[in-house]
Amino acid sequence: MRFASHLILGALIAFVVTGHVQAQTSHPSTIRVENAWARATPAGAKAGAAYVAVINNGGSADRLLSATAPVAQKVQFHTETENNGISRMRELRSVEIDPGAKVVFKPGDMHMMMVGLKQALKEGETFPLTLTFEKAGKIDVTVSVAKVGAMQSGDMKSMTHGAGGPTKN
Ligand SMILES: [Cu+2]
Repeated sequence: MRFASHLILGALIAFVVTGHVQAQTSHPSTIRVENAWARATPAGAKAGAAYVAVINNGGSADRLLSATAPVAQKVQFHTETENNGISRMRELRSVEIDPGAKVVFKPGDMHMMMVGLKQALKEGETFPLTLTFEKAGKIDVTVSVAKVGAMQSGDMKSMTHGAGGPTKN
């Protein structure tokens, strides 16, 4: 009995190890980040919002875990809901990206809140943003700054909702 249980344990470890290696090599190209943009901020603003579209072309879900940008102390994921005319923001610890889904961050909805802005974001400028995914790892994007209060970056494609629809948690 002892021998058999060791065999089973050995097989289990082998399975876990191969599963892990597969997860690391098969995912990096499946997540695409498009249309990164931010709203310009007035001088002295302590926070700003950035938006991206995340597309998962892979066969399994991935999860956006964190984001960093040199222009801010930290970047949080926020969701915004309106109830009886009152707008509320709630922080999301992570954002699930289902297989085949396109998750669009946009004004009045999910956004990246750049807290502790170190500089004003000026229209026409760009800054780097690094997104970290559970499986795809780190993805660097360049964020273009649009007008103060802009509702979109000018790319109409960003306004269409994919078949999978946005995923929140
Ligand atoms: Cu916010």
